[in-house]
Amino acid sequence: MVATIILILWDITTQNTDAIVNAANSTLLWWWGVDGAIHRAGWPMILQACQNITRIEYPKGLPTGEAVATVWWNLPAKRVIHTVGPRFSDYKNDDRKDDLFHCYENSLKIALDHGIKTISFPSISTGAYGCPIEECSKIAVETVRGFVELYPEIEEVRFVLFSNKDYWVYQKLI
Ligand code: AR6
Repeated sequence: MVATIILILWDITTQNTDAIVNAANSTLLWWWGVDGAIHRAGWPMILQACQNITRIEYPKGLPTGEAVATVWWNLPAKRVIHTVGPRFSDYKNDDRKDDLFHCYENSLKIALDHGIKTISFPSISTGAYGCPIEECSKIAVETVRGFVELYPEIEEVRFVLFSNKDYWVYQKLI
């Protein structure tokens, strides 16, 4: 059976899916936005886990479009998948058009690797990174739909939006 895709207007840190996705930056250090909310909720272990990853696996930082997983200690989701979306300056560059697609696809691949069946995504790159949500939401929904049709192991995908405006942009697509 193909996964259920649903929209939620709420804080992603409250979601009880197996994993939640973080719109991180390449240092994996705590910043603002959804990243700040996730790090505050998972403080301090999640930061330590991120620092271990950057120290050992990605000393130059996690590249844009890549994703890594950390465990999650004190909230409903079991794991956090951190991915780095494109900044608007990269996004509008034709050579980098696939970066955002790779964020969603690589996060879902990691979910499969970890046996994750349910996953929540924020609207990657449309906050501090300034990319247009009308275009980014299409990439998000199309990538997720394409992936779950191929991999029925994923049972539920939630897009967790943080404003009415963003919610309605996604609502038109779902
Ligand atoms: N739950 C769900 N969505 C949220 C939450 C939340 N608790 N908080 C914010 N959003 P952003 P980006 C929405 O800026 O554009 C970070 O500081 C927000 O309204 O978090 O990928 C990183 O460290 C927006 O719609 O991520 C990077 O430096 C969406 O999440 C940089 O920002 C994404 O906004 C990444 O920028």
